[in-house]
Amino acid sequence: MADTATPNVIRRADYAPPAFLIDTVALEFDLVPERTVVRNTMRVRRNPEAARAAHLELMGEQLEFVSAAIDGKPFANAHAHDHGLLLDNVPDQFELTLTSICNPAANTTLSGLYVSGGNFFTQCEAEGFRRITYFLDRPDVMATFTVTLRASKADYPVLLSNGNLLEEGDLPDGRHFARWEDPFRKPSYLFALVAGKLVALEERVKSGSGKEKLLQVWVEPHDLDKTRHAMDSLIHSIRWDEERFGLELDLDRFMIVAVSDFNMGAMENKGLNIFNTKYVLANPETATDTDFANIEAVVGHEYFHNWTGNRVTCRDWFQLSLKEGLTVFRDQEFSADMAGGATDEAARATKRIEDVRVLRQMQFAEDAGPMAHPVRPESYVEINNFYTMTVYEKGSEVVRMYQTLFGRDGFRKGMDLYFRRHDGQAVTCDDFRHALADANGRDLAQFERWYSQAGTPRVSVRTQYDAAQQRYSVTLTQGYGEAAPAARETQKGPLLIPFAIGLIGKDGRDLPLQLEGEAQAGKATTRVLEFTQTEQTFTFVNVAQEPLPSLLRNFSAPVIVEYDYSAQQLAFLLAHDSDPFNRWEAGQRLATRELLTLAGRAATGVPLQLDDSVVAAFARVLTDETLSPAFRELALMLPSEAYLAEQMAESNPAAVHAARQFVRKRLANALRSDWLNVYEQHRTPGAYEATPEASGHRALKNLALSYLAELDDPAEAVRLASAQYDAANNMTDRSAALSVLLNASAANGGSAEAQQALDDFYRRFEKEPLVIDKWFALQATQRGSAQRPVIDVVRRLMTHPAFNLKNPNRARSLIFSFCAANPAQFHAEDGSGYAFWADQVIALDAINPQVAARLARSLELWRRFTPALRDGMRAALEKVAAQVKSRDVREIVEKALA
Ligand code: B3K
Ligand code: ZN
Repeated sequence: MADTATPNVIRRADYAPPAFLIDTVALEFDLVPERTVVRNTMRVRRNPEAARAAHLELMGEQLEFVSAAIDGKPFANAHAHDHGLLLDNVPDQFELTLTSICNPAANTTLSGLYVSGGNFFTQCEAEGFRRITYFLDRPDVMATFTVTLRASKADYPVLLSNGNLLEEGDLPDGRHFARWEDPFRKPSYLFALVAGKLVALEERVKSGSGKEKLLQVWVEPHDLDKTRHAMDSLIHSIRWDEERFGLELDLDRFMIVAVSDFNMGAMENKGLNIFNTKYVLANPETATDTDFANIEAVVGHEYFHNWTGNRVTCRDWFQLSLKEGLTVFRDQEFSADMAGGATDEAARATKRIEDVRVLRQMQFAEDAGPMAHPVRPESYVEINNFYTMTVYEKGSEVVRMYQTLFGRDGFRKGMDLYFRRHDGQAVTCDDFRHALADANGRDLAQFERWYSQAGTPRVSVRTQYDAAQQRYSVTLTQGYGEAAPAARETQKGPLLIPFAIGLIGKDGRDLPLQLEGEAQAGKATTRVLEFTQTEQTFTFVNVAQEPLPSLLRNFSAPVIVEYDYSAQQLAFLLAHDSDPFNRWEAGQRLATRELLTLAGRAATGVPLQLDDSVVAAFARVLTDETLSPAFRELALMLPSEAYLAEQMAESNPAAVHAARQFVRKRLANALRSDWLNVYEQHRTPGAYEATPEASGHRALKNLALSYLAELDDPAEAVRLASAQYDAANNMTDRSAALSVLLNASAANGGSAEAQQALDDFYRRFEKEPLVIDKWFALQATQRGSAQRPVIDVVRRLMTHPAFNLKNPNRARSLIFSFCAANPAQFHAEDGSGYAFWADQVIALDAINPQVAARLARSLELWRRFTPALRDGMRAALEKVAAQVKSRDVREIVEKALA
């Protein structure tokens, strides 16, 4: 079937084990950019656990079939077609040798084998291996691989594949070869090869049990000075997995390779992780604090996959969260430990806050639209569309809930049992849940609903204090509110929600907690209530005074909590809650409520005003020296425009922008001298340090600068920003200053300072693609004005010589930044943003369907917008639906329009 035909829906319920198994694979590559010949010799046998099939059906895409042989003899009954190879009447077990040809130079999809910057790379997850050779390209077929690579020695001096290097040597005609063997059985999606002109930073370390390991970070020669942080992150990851989970590196060598053309962040191929350069390369001049943190997180994530994903893999792609949700949870815990160790709760909370912010802004939005799906989806058209916030981030929250229920030790026991039972297997989310349940002696049948129900649960809370009886009752009700239709279909009943709660007294301290029926109050002042019914009341006794509840501490479940706090109560929680996450949360609730009221007024043209109590609450945080700078920065940052728009009955990006800008201006003017003080006090003179403390200072200082630029007279801020830009010895400060200059100049339709800095930035970093990506992104996300709408800037930049639609990082830096990160400009009332979006989705579809499909998603919530915008969005979606060819984009736009 061609890609243009009606898409096939793949259903979880239709899973059947493969009719054949492949035990060993020997691959030989003759690497030539336009014509790579692949010889693939496999040991195949019938699967005793499957129904007998007449034919062996292998998957294959974009391959030129050359020949087939069985047990060394040519086999005539092999029929190649557009999507694979059919072999009739094969024996019960046999050796199958297939030869085929592919064209890596012409492969712009960046899936399968492709050329980037003159070097060869692969990307096989989810279904890219079938673009390299014919195969049973599904994760429950696991084989051991040996790989021989042959190529021109001058053009491709380095030849890498999974596992251990067996031998290498020269061949006639200036060619050479290398032979690799991966001793571990693996599914084909974990295969990788790399060939080209690369150099490595190397380090030898001893693993926990004393074995020596070779670690390498491979990059293009001019990037070698940007590899130290990735190497350190790898070493920290290895240590962390040994200490926290008792999991050791199982290969003698572990390689990371950076490539600049890559569809996503990175890929966990066994022993040969391939990374987007964005998540490897860093030095203080080129990378921001956020980049440094992201590199640590992604290096950790891919390394942790070695156990959660590779040693134990997924039975089918519906189980994707088995590896992704679990591995995101592991990388979040790793980053939290790196920031705050096991005990510094305030430092750990900054990571938690950042993760929850992403979840609420992106995953909750996904749940509210046409792509809503359970953590374990029931069906898909194109699996690459299901590498989603739900599978990754909500999946991580689901794993976190086991740890919240059983504690760190109970969670570890569950993990140990999971590996004891399933090492070397391809398994399901149910297998994971059973391991956690059995290791902790619990029945977790109800918990399964977290995997099968889509939508964001809502928990409403009612409280009642009985002063005479000293009883305080908390009644929780769960449901889904007005969930998106896609979510409603899957709902089956109440969830087991671990609901962490504390009670706060008049002095701001936690009260002791004693539930009805307990002999005495426990030591802990946070309790995890197991909330399992649609409505349930928990009663605390011996409560001497009416408390203020601190609800869902540390965000103990991925739900929306509804409770009618007054503004004073929120300000009190912001000042006193012992749970740092909820302290932040109180400020966000306060701000969100205020901003939504203001957005409603802005939408109807009513003048805006802000209550002094809100300003006072923010002033207290700004000047509270007992709080860490990192926390203050998070608490003082208003909820994003995208998040706020999503909370409105009808999203109105212009009104949200007006409201948010109004509050920023008001806070800037009212607290001018405090912002200035903070700006001065949190400078980080001297050599750049990438520590959490130093980055906290920079974050708070740069936030202060951005507020100062909102002053009615921004001259001083512009002066400070220009000086900071010129003096900066690191990218965090330089890019923050540039962003402030750009936004300050928007109000005046452009300024000399901003233009000068922009030109200087380009000249300085012309040879650093990742920094030039920032240059594009800063301009695409800048504020616009009536005289100078940002769409004009973006259209002009599309013709800049450095723009390149084929490079996903560059496309993301300009197009995605504008369409997904500049809502007020993208949703311009004249529909210009939507027309631009449609053109770009169509153009990308012809080059790289996976990237196009990501961009396509930026209009999926169109039905939730104000009527004035809806028609333009629908028209753009219809245009795309009529023109695109790929299954990837069709699935997205057809679901959006359905
Ligand atoms: N497992 C890969 C993602 C593959 C995406 C395929 N479209 C990276 C990761 O999650 O670690
Ligand atoms: Zn992953």
